[in-house]
Amino acid sequence: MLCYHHYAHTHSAPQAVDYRLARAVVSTLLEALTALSRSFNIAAVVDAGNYGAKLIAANVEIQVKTEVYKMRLVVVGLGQCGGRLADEFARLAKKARAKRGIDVITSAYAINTDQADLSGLRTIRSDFQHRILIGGRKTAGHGVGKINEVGAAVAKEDSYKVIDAVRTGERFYETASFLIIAGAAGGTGSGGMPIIAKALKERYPNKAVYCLAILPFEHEERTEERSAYNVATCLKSTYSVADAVILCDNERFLKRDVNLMNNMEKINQEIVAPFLDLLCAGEEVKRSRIGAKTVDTGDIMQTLEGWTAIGLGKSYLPMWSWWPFEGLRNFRKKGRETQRGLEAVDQAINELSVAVSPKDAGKALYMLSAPSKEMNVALVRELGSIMKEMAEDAVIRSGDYPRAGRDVSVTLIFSNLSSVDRLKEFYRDAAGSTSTLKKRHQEAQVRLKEMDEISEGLPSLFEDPRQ
Ligand SMILES: Nc1nc2c(ncn2[C@@H]2O[C@H](COP(=O)(O)OP(=O)(O)OP(=O)(O)O)[C@@H](O)[C@H]2O)c(=O)[nH]1
Ligand SMILES: [Mg+2]
Repeated sequence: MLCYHHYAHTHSAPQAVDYRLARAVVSTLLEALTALSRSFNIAAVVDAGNYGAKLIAANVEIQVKTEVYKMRLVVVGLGQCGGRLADEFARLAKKARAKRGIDVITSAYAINTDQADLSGLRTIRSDFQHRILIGGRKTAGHGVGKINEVGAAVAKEDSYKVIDAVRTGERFYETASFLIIAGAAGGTGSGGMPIIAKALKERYPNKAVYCLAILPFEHEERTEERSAYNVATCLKSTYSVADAVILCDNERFLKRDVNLMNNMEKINQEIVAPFLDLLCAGEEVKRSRIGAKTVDTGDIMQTLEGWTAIGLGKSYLPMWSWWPFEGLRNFRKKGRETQRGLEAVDQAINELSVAVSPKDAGKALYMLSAPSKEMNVALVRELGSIMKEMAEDAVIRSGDYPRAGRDVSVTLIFSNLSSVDRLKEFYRDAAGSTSTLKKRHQEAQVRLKEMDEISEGLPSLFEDPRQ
């Protein structure tokens, strides 16, 4: 079997010349080695990303490092939900900078038709270039009332405002990808997400566009008729333009903890949390925090494709393990470390952002993050075999991230999913409601016409009776 993966990521101006040269060297080398592996009929995985290139053939791993390229995201939140989550990303980025000295995002923007929602944000810069009001006279700063067609129309008209703000944003040249966030059941965000994704993709074809779509609570589906229709139309269109659509189901957070119902802020923190270690690992500069097998930007970007679920599991280290007199490491301790890692992986699977079957994944990634003394080869190996068992058809990438902290965490990504049940439900419901909505619209028009006919003989108050 020959498995060939080639990802060529071009990058913007300052480093471009070096990179192009390095890439030319790497690709010639890869071509030669691939041809060699092909002629010997051995498995070859060629992986050429931002970071350089790897070729693994018959247990021989040749790694050519060119230049470290960064994930660095521009985060764009649309509508109320998207804006608040972009704000949470901005908060997390601030924390990563303060605590770990790492920049994970270049800038964050909130786009909305609702002035009040924009004013309520905390961390995103408060100037009009970062909190962008769209819709103007059409919506008068009051949202689009969950009609996502209006959201789409307004975004189309004003997409230039978003592009302009992003293009002139701080350190834009360092950005490798966009993350667009929106509630799929709303109006502004739901309609705007595919439009802005398309506009960015057309303008910057070499940068990846990822969309984080938030699925509604079940009670919203029952009470708000447009919910399923908005989700389905938003996701169908977004999927056709974005590099990956990460699904995140609000309902899953209630199932974990009912008290979260009235605590959107807490839910938003949980939605964003799995991205932290992932984004930091590829950006880490401290030598002590670079893992034996780092998850780099290339790994993440190659994993993210199509429908995607993400999960984070944590197992906290007991306080006593911090005692200086803890004693020598022994095999029982190794057993406990492995146990903690397995607990974390179990939690990550249970708490995936949307319910999926890992068997449907075409690509997967797992990353173990923990203080370095908590990591061991047995654990990494064990995690690898669990992943292989769960996602047997997936190309699996993995890595470790030794960092400070009091927990052993596992971040999981299942991507390129061939089936997502929750999505199918939305598509089915929406297909049903599309005809109902059409019928209702037609019925309403017939009734209005009837009333028009009855009132035909009456004078109009717009006419001047003196004439
Ligand atoms: N997780 C999360 N979901 C949210 C948040 N705010 C709203 N939602 C969800 O998003 C959906 C509604 O989308 P909104 O973002 O409120 O709508 P909008 O894009 O502002 O559109 P309009 O208000 O119609 O102009 C619902 O499913 C809500 O449950 C939030 O802060 N966090
Ligand atoms: Mg709104």
